[in-house]
Amino acid sequence: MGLELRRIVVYEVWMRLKSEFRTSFGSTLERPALLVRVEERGGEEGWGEVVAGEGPWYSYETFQTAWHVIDSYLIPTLSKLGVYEPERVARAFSRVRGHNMAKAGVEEAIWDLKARVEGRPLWEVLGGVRSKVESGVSIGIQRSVEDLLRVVAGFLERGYRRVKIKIEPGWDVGPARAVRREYPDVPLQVDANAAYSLADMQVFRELDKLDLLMIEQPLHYDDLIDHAELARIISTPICLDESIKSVRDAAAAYKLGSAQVINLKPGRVGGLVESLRIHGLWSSSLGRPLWVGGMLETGVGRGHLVALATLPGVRYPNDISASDRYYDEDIVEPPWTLNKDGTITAPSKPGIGVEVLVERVERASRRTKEYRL
Ligand code: OSB
Ligand code: MG
Repeated sequence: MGLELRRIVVYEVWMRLKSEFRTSFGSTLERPALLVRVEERGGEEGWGEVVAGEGPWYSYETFQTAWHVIDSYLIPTLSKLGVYEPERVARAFSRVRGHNMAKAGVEEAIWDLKARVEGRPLWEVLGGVRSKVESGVSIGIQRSVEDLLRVVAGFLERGYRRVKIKIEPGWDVGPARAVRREYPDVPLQVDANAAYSLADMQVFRELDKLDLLMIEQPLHYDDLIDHAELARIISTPICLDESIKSVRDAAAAYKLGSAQVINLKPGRVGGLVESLRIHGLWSSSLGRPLWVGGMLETGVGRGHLVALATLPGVRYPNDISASDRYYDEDIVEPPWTLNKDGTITAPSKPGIGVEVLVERVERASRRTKEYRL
């Protein structure tokens, strides 16, 4: 079925987190997000989110480069297409090299629109097999181990099924060991955001003793070779985040033996089409597990993460927490909530299954641009 677009609006919103989120690459309290709203001729709408940050720290993209690429290249490409199927959009966007977060935000909006026009939940359209997804929590670097233990206790009380702690040199073995000692049975993993090298083998040998689910992106953000070497030395599974930007990277990681697990983020890989390709290769063909990661999304991006996490190859808890873990006020209704059993329900309503509160979006916007097609 072909959709005909009538209007696209891009919003630059700024969202204030409830508390600072610190990783090895920096600290965030207020974050930008570009929200992409597409409207077809019948009046139905779809929404997507660009997860590029304020600065080029997690990847080279920023909200400014994404705005530029969307405005100058993606929307002109889209307006020439005529028919808006996600696969066709993804193929047309592939002429632009890189800028995956910019592409993903626009493509997500097309997916949400397609699902709404068909009257089906997005997770079903994607081929999801479950109506609840397992929720874990990603905990930033804290001021002290006591603070960390307090924060971990709070999230476990709420029912989160898995704890991930951010690490960096100087904040690694000690904090991880403290959490493990306090909670011998809690599913626990660490995320280094590329802060180490093979010279840090002693740290990895110590982490290897803590019965971690996995170690996420320990080495350089673009590396596959050194991760393969590390994977041969330690027994804790290695999970790649930053290094996997496409299905090609996933194939290379498999051939080289760089990872056992992938943290799948639609923004990092350029959208849901490429996410499905990675799922097809890594999970359906190779039988390896993956899970869905997050970028502190608003309720819009979170909806796409929830839909993706219903796929069969998702076999670990996800970095998809409830709205109230991040924000006092989300921009969707209802906000995303955690069930007592530590899951989030994939909605049965069409599209991402939540309503976007446009007035709230407009209030949070510092820049808006409308395109008429
Ligand atoms: O590395 O997974 C990461 C947030 C921003 C940038 C990178 C990462 C993260 C998280 C947060 O870990 C996950 C979430 O959205 O809850
Ligand atoms: Mg990560």
